[in-house]
Amino acid sequence: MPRIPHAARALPLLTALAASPLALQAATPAAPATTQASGAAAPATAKTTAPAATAGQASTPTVQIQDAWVRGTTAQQRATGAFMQITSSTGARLVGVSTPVAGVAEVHEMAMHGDVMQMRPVPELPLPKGQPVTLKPGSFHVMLMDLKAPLSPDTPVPLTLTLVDPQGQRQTVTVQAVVRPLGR
Ligand SMILES: [Cu+2]
Repeated sequence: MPRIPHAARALPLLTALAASPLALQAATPAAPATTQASGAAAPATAKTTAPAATAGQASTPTVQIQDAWVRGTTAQQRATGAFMQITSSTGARLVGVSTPVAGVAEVHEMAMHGDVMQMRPVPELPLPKGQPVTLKPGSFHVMLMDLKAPLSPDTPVPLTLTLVDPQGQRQTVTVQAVVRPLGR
């Protein structure tokens, strides 16, 4: 894995500047110019913001999830679908989903094979920058399998999504999905 040292080196810088890519362009030329007048101020600021940004990375939500819901199940049912709308402000890939109510959670897509509609796992779902991606019945969905108990409308289902942003930063987001009764 020869890429890891390079990525690791770039990571703190990207993290520190994630809020505004323009900050890098603005700060770099400004540093030599201010060296004579107040040179001490610029490096001091840079040093304090870098660790703060790294420590606060989990609290910077770049992904919005709306209308998360799960189809309710009967006592005999071992699988169901979860649906939602995901919008990433930075662009990202959805690489995994987990939930305590199911042994397995996978992102699936529906596709026609001949005249039969089938579903298959998608290793990662691209989330284009600023564009809502809708997971819905008959399309992309989260498949919950090995259900541990029937899902009823009075108990929300926590879903934890793992996303990777364009810099390779991993982020997890947990939403409480509403359980809709069967037949709706
Ligand atoms: Cu499926």
